[in-house]
Amino acid sequence: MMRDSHLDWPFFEPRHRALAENLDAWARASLADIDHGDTDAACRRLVAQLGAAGWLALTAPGSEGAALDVRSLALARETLARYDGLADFSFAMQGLGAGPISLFGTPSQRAAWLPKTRAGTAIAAFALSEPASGSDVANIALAARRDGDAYVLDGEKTWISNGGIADFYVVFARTGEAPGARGLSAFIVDGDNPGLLVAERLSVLAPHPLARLRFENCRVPVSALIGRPGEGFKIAMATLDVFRTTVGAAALGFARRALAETVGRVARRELFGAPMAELQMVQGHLADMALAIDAAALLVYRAAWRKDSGAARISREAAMAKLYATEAAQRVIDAAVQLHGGDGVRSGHPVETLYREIRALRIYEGASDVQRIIIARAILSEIGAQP
Ligand code: COS
Repeated sequence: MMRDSHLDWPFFEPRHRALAENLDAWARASLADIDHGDTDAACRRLVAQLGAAGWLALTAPGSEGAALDVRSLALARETLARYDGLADFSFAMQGLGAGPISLFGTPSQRAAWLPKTRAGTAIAAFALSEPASGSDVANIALAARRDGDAYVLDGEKTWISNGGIADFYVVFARTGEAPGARGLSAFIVDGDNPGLLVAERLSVLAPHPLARLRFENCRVPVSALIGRPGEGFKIAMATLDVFRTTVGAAALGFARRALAETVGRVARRELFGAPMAELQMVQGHLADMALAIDAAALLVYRAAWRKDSGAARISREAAMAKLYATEAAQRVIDAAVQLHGGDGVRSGHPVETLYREIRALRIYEGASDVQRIIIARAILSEIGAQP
């Protein structure tokens, strides 16, 4: 009951409450026994399952001109993250990978890919980071040169989620219209393009499909260009504005699960002759956890609501939501581990899994310090002092 009370907040409409309740019921019934042994297979199955049940329809608008509903995306991620980190990942990557097509694609690009990503019959990936440019997107080196009716891509991408299993990648490349941020463009590259090689599969703290990709003489037709040449940086940033908010929502879901596990534990477990919940020091931790969760939820749904209300850019709000929610969730989960004692670090225990899963969220889609830069620049530009 307490968990869902935020659904009464004025950010939401009745359809959002219905979505959260229906998805919660579906997740409880469908995500209990996900076998994570083979991560690729688990993700393929989850994408198919989420698509068949209709949930992936939220990740890309069905008709041209329709907007992504960020509150629905955020509620879906929060709900899935409470049950299974890989389910949240599979859902989110369909949205992020297809995001540039949803937001900036031509009708034929949309028709070629979005029905499949929505149905869960095609897996999407967003290929932005490179070995020498993670936080500094304007420094992207992977080159795309025009050759007749094609572009030819050469270079590397790394840390690409769904790398190795994606059916298509949205790849950001340097086309050179201008130096830095103004010389990038976005392309759709089919997963089976012979010029696209999976150079290395990367294993991380909380396993999910991840790869370093090499592009060697990788030819794509001019029709694979999203938007106009030189618009790639803005396409990437506008996509991240939407999805960064939802990273905060996933962190919120992890944190809520950690609090729920902890409340269950401290109510049952006896310490010094009484349930742990009676110790004021334990109560202090519970209070801090609940406070961090509510503050994170307010920031996440404020950002989502602003975007859904028609704001053109929500960079500042999205950065605040991602920064605060991911950092707060890390603290909440750390406290949950502590209050679980030895069980908290036991492999496979829910809070041990959460402890591994939360860490990357403070890094991907813009590390915490990048979010601080975005927030500070927004404040400075409001007073006309843009650095
Ligand atoms: N929406 C639309 N346009 C945007 C924008 C946004 N959210 N953010 C920036 N722009 C525009 C700017 O207005 C500017 O336009 P003009 O050239 O017309 O003035 C241009 O893009 C360049 O912006 P800026 O000067 O802020 O670029 P920087 O190189 O300083 O980069 C940061 C800014 C650091 C914020 C950016 O590189 C970033 O977000 N890095 C993190 C990347 C990331 O998330 N990586 C993870 C990959 S996905 S796992």
